[in-house]
Amino acid sequence: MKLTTAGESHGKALVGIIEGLPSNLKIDIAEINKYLSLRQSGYGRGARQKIEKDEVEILSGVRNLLTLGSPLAFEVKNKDYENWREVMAPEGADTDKRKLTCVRPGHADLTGAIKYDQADARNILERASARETAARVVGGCIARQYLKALGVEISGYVKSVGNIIDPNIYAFESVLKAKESPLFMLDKEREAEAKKLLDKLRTDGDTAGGIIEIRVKGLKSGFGSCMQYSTKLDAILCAAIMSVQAIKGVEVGLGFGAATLLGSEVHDEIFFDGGYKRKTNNAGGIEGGMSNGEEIVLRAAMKPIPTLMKGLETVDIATNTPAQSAGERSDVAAVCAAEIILESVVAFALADVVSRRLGGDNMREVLERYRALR
Ligand code: EPS
Repeated sequence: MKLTTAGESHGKALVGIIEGLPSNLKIDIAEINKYLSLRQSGYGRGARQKIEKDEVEILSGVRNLLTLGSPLAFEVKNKDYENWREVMAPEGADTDKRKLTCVRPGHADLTGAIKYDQADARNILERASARETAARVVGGCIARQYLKALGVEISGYVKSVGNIIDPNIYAFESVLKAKESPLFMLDKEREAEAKKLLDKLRTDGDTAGGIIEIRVKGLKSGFGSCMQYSTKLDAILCAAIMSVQAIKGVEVGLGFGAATLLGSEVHDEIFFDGGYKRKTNNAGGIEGGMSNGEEIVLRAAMKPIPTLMKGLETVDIATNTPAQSAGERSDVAAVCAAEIILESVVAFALADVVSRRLGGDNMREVLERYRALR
């Protein structure tokens, strides 16, 4: 399965093409739109989200809500394009307007402008923007629907915002409730503290990051491989997570915590109870690069958004003189958006791994082959 995305943040639309879907997968468009809307939600989002109301339009590959096995093409329109047409139009755009030369530390602006030989960092930021992730949520939702047909579920929650950290461990059923809360946090006291922090940062013109935990339940063992580095499930899922804008760290199971513990404290002891089981799940459901049948547990660290309303010291690349980086509008935090995006990219990467093992041109074949696995 492959997803290619295209589209600029203030261009006409975001588009995507998914190749490799089997036929007869039932597509739930309302569910895709629900996740698109969740990606836009969350405490700490900025004014742009009041302009957009993301909805998917499927252009090909689906007939009467069933996939055809052909490439599935889709688009999500940018409503803000109407305000940017004269700046962003493919033909006749006024490129002197809305130039960005006071490059923002932490964004792709400066390195991208040098690499792509651009005097205006707008030609970089438009594509580097996290707006692109709306297309990945669409792809991820379709992958989620493929996995759900096999009984595999994906969920997650926000574990920290800035320095406010929820240290608790939650059952999958509790994690499913996270999206009922404004910050997708499960600890209500800490969520209230996090909201206060974000209110203060909005006044200060600053931003915050956070930690997101993603869980996968119901996957049989043996997905991924120990035979070649490039086919290891943890490597594939972590690469998918690291491909998301603003993600700077990722861990599986105990992750960094495993480094300071003893072997006897870390490794999950095995017993037999009608099937092989583990007493604990410190490995986060992956051993030797393969799913082991336990829940997959992944955590990602998101850095604070690099557009700060109060600005940071930088250089104006038009003159090479000192300047303040500009921010017209910015999210204070986008940890809830990141939670939805990470669920989506994990779903897509996992669906690809599953479909590589199972093959199958239609869902009947896929389901038969999955059921036949030990
Ligand atoms: C982004 C800047 C902001 C964010 C945007 C990502 O957009 P704008 O410059 O239009 O205010 O809101 O994210 C989205 C639009 C989105 O849908 O997630 C950036 O510079 O990366």
